Amino acid sequence: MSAILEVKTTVEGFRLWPAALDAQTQADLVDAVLARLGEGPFYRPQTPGGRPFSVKMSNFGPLGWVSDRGGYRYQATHPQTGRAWPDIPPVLLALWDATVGGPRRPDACLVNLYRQGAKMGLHQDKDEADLGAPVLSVSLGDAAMFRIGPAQGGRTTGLKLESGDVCALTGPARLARHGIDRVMEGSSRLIPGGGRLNLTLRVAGLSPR
Ligand code: MD6
Ligand code: FE
Repeated sequence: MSAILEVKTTVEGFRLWPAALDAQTQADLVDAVLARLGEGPFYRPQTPGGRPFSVKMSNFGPLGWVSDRGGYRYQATHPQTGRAWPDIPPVLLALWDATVGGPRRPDACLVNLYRQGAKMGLHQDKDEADLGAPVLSVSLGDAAMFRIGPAQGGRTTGLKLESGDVCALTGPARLARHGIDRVMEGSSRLIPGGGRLNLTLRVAGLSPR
């Protein structure tokens, strides 16, 4: 992984590396994602209240984030196929080491696909066993407006995330509220069939002992 440059943001603990991935790395990463989707296809989860998400999801790694009538949780198998999730693409683990690093590598990678007006409401990532470990996010394809604000609520800030941008919720921002307001459809040609892919790497499970 070549040196990547971090920029300061107004939210303490929210870290942003604009254009962290060059065009070739982005294309290779899309290929790595597509190659794994046969084994772990996209599906549309439901909220605990029974409403379908507008975003389609899959996961890579030992654990995957799922949502259904039973609530939010991590589990080792795909809810529709019953199979283990595909492995996390190695380039993402290298990116983790080059950015947030730390004592544990991620054991979960949520894959979000935004097409046809899909967006994601303000939420906190708090289903992980260790809320001290950072969450790292990679954006690919169409640009999107990301919104972030304090954990306890209050004023939020919007910023544009473009293909190849990497950001992280760390330290005081780990439980920040955040979401995707809008995707600029057609702003990128990276993803076959169009849209935006977001990959979020997490330390989800208990540390092995
Ligand atoms: C998205 N991202 O960019 C949604 N979560 O499509 C997230 O929910 C997210 O960007 C944790 C940390 C960074 C993120
Ligand atoms: Fe999130």
